[in-house]
Amino acid sequence: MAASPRVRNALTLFSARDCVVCHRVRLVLAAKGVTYELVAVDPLNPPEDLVDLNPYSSVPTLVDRDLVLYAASVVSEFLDERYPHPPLMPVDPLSRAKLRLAMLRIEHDWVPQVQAIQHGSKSQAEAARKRLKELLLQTLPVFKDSKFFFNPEMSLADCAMAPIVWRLPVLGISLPKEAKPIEDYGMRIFRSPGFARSLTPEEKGFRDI
Ligand SMILES: N[C@@H](CCC(=O)N[C@@H](CS)C(=O)NCC(=O)O)C(=O)O
Repeated sequence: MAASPRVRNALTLFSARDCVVCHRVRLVLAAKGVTYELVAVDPLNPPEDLVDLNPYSSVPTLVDRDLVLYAASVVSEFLDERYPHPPLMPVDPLSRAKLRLAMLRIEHDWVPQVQAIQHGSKSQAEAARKRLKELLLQTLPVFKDSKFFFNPEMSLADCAMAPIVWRLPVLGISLPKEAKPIEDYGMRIFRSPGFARSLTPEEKGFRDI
């Protein structure tokens, strides 16, 4: 790893100010109560040290002394192992596999819709808004079924899902009354002690709770 003037602390996270994927990792860190230095990055204009550290120059990027990690899934699982309390993955292999699959679906199907609404053309945003609403409504039985996403306890899958639900008002998605279990799910996480700490000043303004 090249020495970087921006990486002063043992644990440093390069993160955008409003990014649903970076928020996922910040929520893991907040749920664990881990202290770290946040380096705010404009993903369209990544700083030189991030370009040196990460071949994709993407955020989130985590630096833990000599270790540099990127891709939110890799970073999240590392943090859960490095800081085991509270655990954010169940212990049995079947539940772990189910949650990993749920996170994969969030990454592949849900996050691109959020990013298209935020950064796409008007027609891309419109199509993505429709698709994201469909995904939410199709998944309603899952939100009804357990306290957290596919799991009785808060897990890494919630760290991936809650940042999406947090953004629904600013993404221009309003849900019908029957989707109340999704809002209830969100509130359980938004009111958890770590959630407020996971937000950047920009993201704090997305809701008034
Ligand atoms: N697969 C990446 C995607 C993260 C992502 O989409 N990051 C955006 C910012 S929200 C980014 O860094 N874009 C610039 C790039 O990828 O070069 C991950 O899981 O970390």
